[in-house]
Amino acid sequence: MPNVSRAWPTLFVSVLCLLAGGAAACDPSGGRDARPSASGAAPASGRVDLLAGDWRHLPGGTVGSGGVRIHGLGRQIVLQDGTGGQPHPPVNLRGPRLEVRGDFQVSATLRRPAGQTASLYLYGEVPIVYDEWRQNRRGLRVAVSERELSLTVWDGRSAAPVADRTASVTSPATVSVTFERHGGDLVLSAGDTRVSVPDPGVFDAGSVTFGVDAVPGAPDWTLAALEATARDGGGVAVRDTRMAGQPTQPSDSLRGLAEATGRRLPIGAAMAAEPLVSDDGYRTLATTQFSMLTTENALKPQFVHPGPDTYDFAEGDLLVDFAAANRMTVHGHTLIFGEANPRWMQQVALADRERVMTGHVRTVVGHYRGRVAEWDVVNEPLSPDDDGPDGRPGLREHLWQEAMGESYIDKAFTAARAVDSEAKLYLNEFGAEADGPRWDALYALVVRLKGRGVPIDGVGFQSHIHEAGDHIDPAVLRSHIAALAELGLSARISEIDVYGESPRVQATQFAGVLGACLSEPTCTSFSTWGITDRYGSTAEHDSYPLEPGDELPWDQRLRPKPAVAALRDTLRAARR
Ligand code: 9MR
Repeated sequence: MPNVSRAWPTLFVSVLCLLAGGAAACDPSGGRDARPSASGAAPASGRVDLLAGDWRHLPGGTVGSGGVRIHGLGRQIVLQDGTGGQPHPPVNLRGPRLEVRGDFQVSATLRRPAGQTASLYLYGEVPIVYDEWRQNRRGLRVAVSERELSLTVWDGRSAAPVADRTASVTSPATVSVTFERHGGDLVLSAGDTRVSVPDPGVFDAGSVTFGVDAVPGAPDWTLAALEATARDGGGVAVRDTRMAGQPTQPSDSLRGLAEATGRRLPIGAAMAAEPLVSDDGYRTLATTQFSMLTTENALKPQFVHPGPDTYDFAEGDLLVDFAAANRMTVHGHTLIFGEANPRWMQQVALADRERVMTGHVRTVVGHYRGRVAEWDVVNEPLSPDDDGPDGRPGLREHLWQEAMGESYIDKAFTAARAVDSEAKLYLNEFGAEADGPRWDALYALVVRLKGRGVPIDGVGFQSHIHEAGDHIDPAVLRSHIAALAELGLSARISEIDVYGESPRVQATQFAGVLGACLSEPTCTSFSTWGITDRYGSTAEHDSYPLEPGDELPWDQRLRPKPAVAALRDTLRAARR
């Protein structure tokens, strides 16, 4: 149980803080945000009050005097074309994390109106979430409905649960349930009813993160109490979400070296909320190595705008707050895209699409005004094929293009600029680093946009190099950046990742593209699409555990590959 040793200092510190003058004494916010620190109370009895932690950022949750009211959001993750749909129940990523050693119990009081099923999730490992999938790892669900109590357990080796036990009950409106890890079993009880399964090691990593769910459309239920107690020599402690990393960066980190270049070039990576809060190694790499954060998937429409009148900024806010706590600039990805749109959006009538699109842009940009420095306003506007009348790619066909033709791009940029006049607005595209029809089509498009006075500031070169034989020639890339500069546009390297079959080729490609950016004064930042193969977007997610890709600078054990040394050398060479 590797995490357990950390539990006791946390607890100890909490006791000291309370003795020294209450929760605010050890709260870096000086008590403005006292709830999280308060959650370390009552250690002597080995009991912790989990509701005293932060539940304000739980999607669908409302904190009130009677507990946390849970509203069913019916969140789903859909495939790119809007079909399919995997349930995506909210996880309290910013909430209290229970650290456990040995046997323990968690007791919950649920107020459940008729017709509702109250579900409480205890995750031994936080799910990994990407655009089209969510991999549930070790965890369990406790559910209470009108007539049933159920315990469903996942062991992290498959998408399907290893156990699903139900028992008949007649639940009163307020019901107390107790979950225990005890003597090698997982046991759930409510009154005299009890279900039990052998423990496949759900909490062996030493922590519990909480999640909830509710049936959408049914009346809200309330989590009125949630406590954890140590049992039979075991132990429990609460650890609050860590948002801030080290205040200073090692001078030989990518970030430290980049700050020493004449350019002070921002070095970024696409980042996800789940590993930032649950994986200490990932968080440390994020804060020590990078000065810019791209919101990997959290601000794509299907996550941020799950219903026509529903926005969910919880995970985006976590990323933006994390960036602020660690002095990182935020690059928002992405407002308008042909993929990752929720099903309802894909079904909007043609005549309504402009209103929906501009409303989405205005709301999301408005929410982050002053906190997100730059946006991918339109992502991948070009068709993947050379299917235009001139043998170049035409516009990619999707719901916005279908309704408005090319003018959807103008309208999206105009809406973003109207709401935030300071943010830098980018158009982001893949495959335009080399000469050829894709670059020609992209260049022609931005010339037309500039000609129409569209408020575009720059172009992102994604720089994905995914197959042996793919290659970015730094000199050609520089010439494209320079050609855009002639039009008055900035450029950025927005999403680089490089196939890793040959670590030497991988290192050369990463370094060559960084060198091109450093050499062109209008290249504003260099960002990778992820940090480590442990969570890369190219991972094979149907296998349990994830079968990692090999495209990122740090391997799945968080060891730097030769690419990191090559990036460092390139930055050193550019020092003032
Ligand atoms: O990393 C993302 C992956 O999980 C999704 O399956 C995919 C489709 O929506 O999007 C990936 O991110 C892409 C980004 O949004 C735009 N450029 C290409 C990225 C990597 O494929």
